[in-house]
Amino acid sequence: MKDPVRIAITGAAGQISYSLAFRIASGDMLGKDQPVILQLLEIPPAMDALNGVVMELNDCAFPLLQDIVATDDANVAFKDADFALLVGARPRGPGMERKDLLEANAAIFSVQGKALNDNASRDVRVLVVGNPANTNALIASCNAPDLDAGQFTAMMRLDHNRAKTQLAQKTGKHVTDVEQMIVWGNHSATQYPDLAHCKVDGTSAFDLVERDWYENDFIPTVQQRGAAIIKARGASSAASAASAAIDHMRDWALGTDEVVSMGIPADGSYGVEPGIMYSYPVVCKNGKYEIVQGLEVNEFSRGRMKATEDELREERAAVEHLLG
Ligand code: NAX
Repeated sequence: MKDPVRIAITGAAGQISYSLAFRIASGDMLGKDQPVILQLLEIPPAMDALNGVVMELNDCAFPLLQDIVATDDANVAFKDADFALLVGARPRGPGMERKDLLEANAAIFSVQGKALNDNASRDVRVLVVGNPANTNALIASCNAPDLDAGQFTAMMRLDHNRAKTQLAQKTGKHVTDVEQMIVWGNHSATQYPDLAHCKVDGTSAFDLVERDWYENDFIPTVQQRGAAIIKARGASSAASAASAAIDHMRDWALGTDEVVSMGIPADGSYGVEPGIMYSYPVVCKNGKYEIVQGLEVNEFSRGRMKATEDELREERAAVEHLLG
């Protein structure tokens, strides 16, 4: 039996975690031969609810689940953590401006960045799910000077998976036939789901769909999918977000041949200068991700990639004073 790995989840009594924690404990993230210890973080008013989640996790009698820590102290939750999924965030309240939301979350993610810096495994892999995910990831990484910025990532996989499904359904194929999907930029309505390099069952996506569908249906549908789920369900995406978080961490840790989208520190690739967490196409091997280089970028794509980059730079400017 392998040694257990420690997996911290924040916002552990929330709706995404209600799916996420159970799927991780059942082995969906790191495999059916990898024991896990869950380290669950919540804020004090949610500790009763969190204890209920712990009771249910215990009641599942998961063979891989070795221990559960439930705490409202980030230093305890991140102690020796090998993986950290930062899901908990401050939702937008009534009358709250975008800037207020950025600031409220910046305060949370700067504290959590410091706690990761001081307590986590030196190899910790961090995924930020809580919105605004890219900028929250930036704040956490800037507050963790002893960790590499590349250990911090933001979740774009839900957008990536949504885009794959839209294209598969349009072309009458299965999601497993879709290759080289890319979602660039920010996890927001400016994100750019790009079909220029995408193939379906070996055929270029542009040979299968009309330009009008691409620009006026596909792109806005993917960008607005979160709002459509809220309208239909009366609550935001939860199980699909948890599933995407698992996909992201599994591929990062165990590798994949597929091109996937991850929010990672911009490094100048594709003209996106450092200073923001930008979603790029990556491949993962040997526990590391690598940006897919050398893709041709046409004028249409360049404009879209720049618009989502500009939004991330504006978000950064709003929280500059909290970047440590
Ligand atoms: P919930 O409101 O159900 O749960 C959030 C939980 O976080 C609550 O239990 C709350 O008590 C806790 N929390 C708040 N501040 C905390 C702190 N400082 N430390 C620890 N826990 C804290 O939200 P849920 O539906 O689970 O969504 C969580 C976050 O994911 C939201 O910010 C949401 O916007 C974001 N999402 C991000 C997605 C992505 O693709 N990146 C997609 C899904 C989701 O919308």
